[in-house]
Amino acid sequence: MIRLFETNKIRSVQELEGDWDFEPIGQDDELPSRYHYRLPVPGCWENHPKFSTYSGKGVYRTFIEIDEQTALRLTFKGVSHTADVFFDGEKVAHHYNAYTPFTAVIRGAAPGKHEIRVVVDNSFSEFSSLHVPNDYYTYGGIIRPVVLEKLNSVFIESLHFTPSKESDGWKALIRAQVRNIGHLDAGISLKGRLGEQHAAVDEAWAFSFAEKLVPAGETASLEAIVSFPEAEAWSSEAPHLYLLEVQLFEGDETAASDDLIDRVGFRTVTALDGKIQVNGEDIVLKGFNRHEDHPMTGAAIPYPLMVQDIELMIDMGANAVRTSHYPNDERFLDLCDERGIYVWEENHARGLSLEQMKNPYFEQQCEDCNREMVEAHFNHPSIIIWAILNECASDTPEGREMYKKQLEQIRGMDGSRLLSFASHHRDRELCFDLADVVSFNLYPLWYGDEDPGELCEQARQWADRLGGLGKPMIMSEFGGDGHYGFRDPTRVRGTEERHAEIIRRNLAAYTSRPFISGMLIWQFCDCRVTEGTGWLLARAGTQNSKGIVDRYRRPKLAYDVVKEYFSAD
Ligand code: ADA
Repeated sequence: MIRLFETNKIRSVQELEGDWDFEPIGQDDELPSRYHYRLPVPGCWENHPKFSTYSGKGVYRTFIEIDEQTALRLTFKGVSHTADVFFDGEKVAHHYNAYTPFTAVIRGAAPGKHEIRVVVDNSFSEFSSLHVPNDYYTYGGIIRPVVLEKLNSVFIESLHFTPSKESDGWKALIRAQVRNIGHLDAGISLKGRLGEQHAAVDEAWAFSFAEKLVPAGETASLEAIVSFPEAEAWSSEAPHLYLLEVQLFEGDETAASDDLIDRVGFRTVTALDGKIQVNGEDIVLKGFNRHEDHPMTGAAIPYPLMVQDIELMIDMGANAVRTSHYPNDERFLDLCDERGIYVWEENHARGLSLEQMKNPYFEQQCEDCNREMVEAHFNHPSIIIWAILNECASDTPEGREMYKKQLEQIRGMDGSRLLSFASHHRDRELCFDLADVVSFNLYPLWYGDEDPGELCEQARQWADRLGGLGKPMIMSEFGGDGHYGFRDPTRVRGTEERHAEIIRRNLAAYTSRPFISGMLIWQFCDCRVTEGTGWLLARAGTQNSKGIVDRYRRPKLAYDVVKEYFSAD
């Protein structure tokens, strides 16, 4: 399953799911001549008994058959974590980072059978600045769907929809990127429609773009500003969605040669007087940090289990999720759009020191991640915050320069959402002035014995003093360990009873303080961590056990506590 709606009616699109050939190889090995295993795509190789702790390289292979000469595009939604893609033996793509999509365009594929090979590497090395041994697990494999499209030489590469509310109703800036991979310049026009997902075509609102010449080998941007006076707003309470369908016409042709469909919503996001507003109304985020992790499937969460996660969150009364600590699977974001769950989506980084940020690959790898995240997820109305660099060196002048550059990069791509980053630097933070929302990761009653109420009031003062005056404030992480099934009347650390108590006291403090615009519990579910030494990586059971549900989604005692606070009016 690629998305929760059909993305094309004209263009041929196929998901390359199923078993692919697989063979592990050494770091310097040639491509294998024989494949001894078959692994599911999407999937993590940790699911196979031989590779449950494998860290290294492996080669995936499959074949496709096409019946006519055509251009092709392969889209990999997520390969963990480095991919080299070969089409009939020729390298067509290289990509780093498990959690963002990338493509390979093959300009002229002949009719017949073709081989696709992907060399995947999930090992840690000096070339990997973001995937490092960490408090979550870097699984191996093609973890998200692979899509094969047949393309004409001129096609719609992307659509970006930015809604705005004017005095006479909703408007949207719609930007289409049209790419010409052919040898001839192309005169094109685009026609668009916006309608309810299940409405008849003639009930949709039609609009068009100016005609444009797309020179051979180039990409052109076409824009239209369109009024939709009758559109209904998207909000958490009423998550109203529309399908945006754009068709491409070449020259004087009356039949469209290509199309692209995305799903959008009308809403605005602002920050004013220390509060976050959606459509001008103050909101408070109540939700979870969630890792994409499951004991049965690793990071390759199948759709029914994504639905289960969303339903569990809704059952507890949550209205928000933070995609800690990387961009998420699009289908999960589609679900958030549908169910009205506000999303804080962040780039991929957790707890990197200044020294780690000085890795020569760091800045480029972050820049790529930011660009790929924003481009791919631009149209999700549920995403209201873009964030960067969880708990990195924002307390140093050199770190500040990197935070500044990355926040500016994201703001340059999308000025319609709020920007933040989660900090644990307390009164040493140097970057609050750069963000729209100040966010604190603090663990009162777990990593310290401060009172949550007193600590968050102190945090507000730090924020006011350090550049965050007047900005909304989110408690972006709090919690403690609770080992599923470990119950004891002594309520010692690690019991479910103690865990529930920590969550209760934190939620009681934050829900009663009007200067708090959001509370995101660390974390939704327990997750596997890298096995290693030191306090972080030697965690009991090689897992982070602060989940409100365990790795199998079984509720701990804290579940009902969360429900009580999140469901209260
Ligand atoms: C951090 C971090 C999380 C997790 C958490 C914990 O603040 O952002 O990824 O490691 O602490 O459990 O200690």
